[in-house]
Amino acid sequence: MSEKQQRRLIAVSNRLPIAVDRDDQGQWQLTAGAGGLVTALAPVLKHHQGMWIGWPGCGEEAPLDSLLEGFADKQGYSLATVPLSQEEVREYYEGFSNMTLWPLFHDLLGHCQFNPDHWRTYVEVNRRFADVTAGTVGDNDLIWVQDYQLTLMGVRLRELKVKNPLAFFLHIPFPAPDMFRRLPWKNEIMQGLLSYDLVGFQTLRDRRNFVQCVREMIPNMKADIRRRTSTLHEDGRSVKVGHFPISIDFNEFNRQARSKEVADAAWYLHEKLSRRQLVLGVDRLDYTKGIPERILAFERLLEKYPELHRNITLLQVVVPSRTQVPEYQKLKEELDQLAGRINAQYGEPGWVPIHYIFRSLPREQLLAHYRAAEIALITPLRDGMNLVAKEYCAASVDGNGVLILSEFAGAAEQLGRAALLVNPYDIDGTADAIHRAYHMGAEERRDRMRRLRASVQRNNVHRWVRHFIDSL
Ligand code: GDG
Repeated sequence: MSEKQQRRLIAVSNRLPIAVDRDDQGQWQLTAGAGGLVTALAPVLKHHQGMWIGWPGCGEEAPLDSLLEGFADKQGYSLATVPLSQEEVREYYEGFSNMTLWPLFHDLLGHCQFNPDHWRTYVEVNRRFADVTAGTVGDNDLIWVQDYQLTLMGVRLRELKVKNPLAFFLHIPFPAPDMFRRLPWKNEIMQGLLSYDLVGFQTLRDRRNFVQCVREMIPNMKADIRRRTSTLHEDGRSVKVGHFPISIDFNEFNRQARSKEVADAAWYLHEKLSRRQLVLGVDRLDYTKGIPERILAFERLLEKYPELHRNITLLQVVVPSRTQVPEYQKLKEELDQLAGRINAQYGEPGWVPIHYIFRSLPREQLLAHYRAAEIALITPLRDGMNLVAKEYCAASVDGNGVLILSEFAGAAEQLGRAALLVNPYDIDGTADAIHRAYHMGAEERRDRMRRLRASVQRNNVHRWVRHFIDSL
């Protein structure tokens, strides 16, 4: 076993992989999270007797110490918490992270707010995360920081003379220099990222954008560009930069999608929709996901191709997210209004063109939706990766689904050849892609889906973790 494999892994992310809330009787309860990152990191943390550090997502009134008792014995890794006040959550998380970095890094400058108070709190909270981490880290540990909320942690860890290997992974896109330059705190964020030993991006494009920003902002820094990773050098310090497309646990999705429960639920879903072709959209409520543009493309399809009336249905699942932020409340209203307008115009007795669900589906239902849908319509305006696209392929066990994918999703770099790629701003082009998918013959569908599934199976999440850690 190599030295790296023996190191303990410390994962740091804004949120811990747990939910703390009260049950029906008002008793506090803790449930383990089940998101993509947990699936990816939990086995590695277990294997390395690791630790996960983050904000528990609850107020200080929750009896965290007692709730966390026994967590390590059950899950195989331990947790350390970084408490945050409500004001810190508002300014660091909802403010600077979600109203500044999130839209800027997704190329949506019009959504950005540049608020110095939010910035100051972001700096402070990043320091706090670093202080907690420095207090728990052992000599031989490897520290892996996740995502845009924590870009600055590395600087503070270096100040505290933490000598451990420091790695960072960005789950969202990295913008081109012209966009990054708009950020009033671009130098600090850049220095933050350069304080890590390894910085990982989702795609080659993101990695190139980052290297270009470095070249423009720090001309003295030399870049040694290689296929898998590049190395940046200046004054004796060096930083590795690579792209590591995140993925899913293919085998798990594939297995669950074949279960009797999911098969029955998928069959039932189709029966209820009178065996029409089902077009599926699944997204968190977010303006980056291109949901209004997608609904407009579906409207255009109905306008352009009347023969599809009664024969096709869009099922759009929107999972509530960041509902404290006014932008997200506005988007929700826009979606309600759009779906209502189109259904009123085109609906007929026995056919509702758009089924729009605003809640999270239980996992079995989600898989049944993936399995039942003949077409997945995944059209973000910009997306780091988009795991829904990969999950759809893994759950399409009947092999006849068509993936329509935005060229601006990170997933397009790997899946672009077998999916139908669209520009989500091109309403007509997207409508035509749905039309093409609707009429696609069985053989072409099967061939494309076979290639998609093979790609996701090979490039699965376990490989993602391995590649990343091996690059350090
Ligand atoms: C960020 C980046 C990057 C969705 N609806 C339901 C449900 N989901 C789950 C999906 C999927 C996850 O949520 C969404 O993941 P995405 O990757 O699509 O998007 P973000 O949340 O924006 O994630 C993104 C990702 O980080 C990882 O690096 O790919 O680009 O923005 O796993 O399954 N789960 C359940 N019910 C639902 O209704 N149970």
